[in-house]
Amino acid sequence: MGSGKLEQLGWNPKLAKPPLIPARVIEVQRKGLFVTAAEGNFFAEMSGQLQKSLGDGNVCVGDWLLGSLSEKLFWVQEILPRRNLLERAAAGNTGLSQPMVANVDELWIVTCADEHFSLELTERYITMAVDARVEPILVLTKSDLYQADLASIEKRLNSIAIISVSSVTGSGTDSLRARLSSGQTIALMGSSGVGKSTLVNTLLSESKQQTGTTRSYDGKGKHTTTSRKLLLSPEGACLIDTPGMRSLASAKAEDVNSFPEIDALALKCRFRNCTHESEPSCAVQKAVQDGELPLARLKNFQKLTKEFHASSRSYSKKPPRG
Ligand SMILES: Nc1nc2c(ncn2[C@@H]2O[C@H](COP(=O)(O)OP(=O)(O)OP(=O)(O)O)[C@@H](O)[C@H]2O)c(=O)[nH]1
Ligand SMILES: [Mg+2]
Ligand SMILES: [Zn+2]
Repeated sequence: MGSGKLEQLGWNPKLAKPPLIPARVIEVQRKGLFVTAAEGNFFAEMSGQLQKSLGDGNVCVGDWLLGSLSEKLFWVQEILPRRNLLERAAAGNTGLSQPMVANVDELWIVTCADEHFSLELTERYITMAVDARVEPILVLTKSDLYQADLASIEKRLNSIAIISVSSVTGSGTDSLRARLSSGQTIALMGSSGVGKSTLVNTLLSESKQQTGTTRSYDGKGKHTTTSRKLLLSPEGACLIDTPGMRSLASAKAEDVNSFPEIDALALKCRFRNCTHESEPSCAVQKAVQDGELPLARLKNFQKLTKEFHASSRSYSKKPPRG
């Protein structure tokens, strides 16, 4: 019993406030929260007052709570501050953001190298992770079906680990397993149908998560996984399976900060506010012409920059409500 389980869940003992019991949110459903404590799994409830003070949707998978047990219920008294948070812009270009998962060590960006593969979308995920100080890893699934052009992907995403796997042949899964250690929290995100839940089941050596039956994921198909869920691997790592996402709008200023090589070049542009589009003596454009910076990377930087300015404008028009 006891602290071993909490350690696996990534508990930081410095946050303890006995006699309150720590528990981690493993699933958020419409009807309520599910948590894991050293004492087991519980349905959690909180007072209307606490709920109100949090606002809507403010507890997410991975959050740490303090509370007390009565019967089979975990009664929430406190939500602990987050180490980090992966969030995305809420639908409808409101400029607001939606919390997804909290207290994460790694984000596995799961994708497969078929015709839907998008470096732009991958870069957005990387940006989201870097913003939250979470290490991004690119996981290319279904290597038994699709051969990724690794050289060109690596060239563009030169700062992150890239791992090719197949849940069918098992190839590459050892490299992922090697990343699982007790107390680590890993979130898997990516489009529907790329094989996130299949990978989770493979790593758990158990079919805990339901998986899809088709391989189509053009955004119109059915999403198999419908809620975010934290599961414990045999190594004691926490894996968070998530539903496929159609879009990943970026919401924050830091989103444009994950292009360090462009920032470095921009210092040499003639104009301080150079947009690197058509200004004279632009060091960034020159790097593109000299083949030192991929044009696609600059285009993505410019797109994110414009989106950021657009979303911050709409934010100032429409302040968050409730
Ligand atoms: N050939 C092959 N098929 C795979 C592999 N991994 C997953 N699949 C298949 O891909 C389909 C979708 O897998 P899921 O694991 O449900 O995909 P998901 O990313 O969890 O999808 P959502 O829950 O909708 O977001 C299923 O039919 C899997 O059997 C793989 O490595 N190779
Ligand atoms: Mg799934
Ligand atoms: Zn410039």
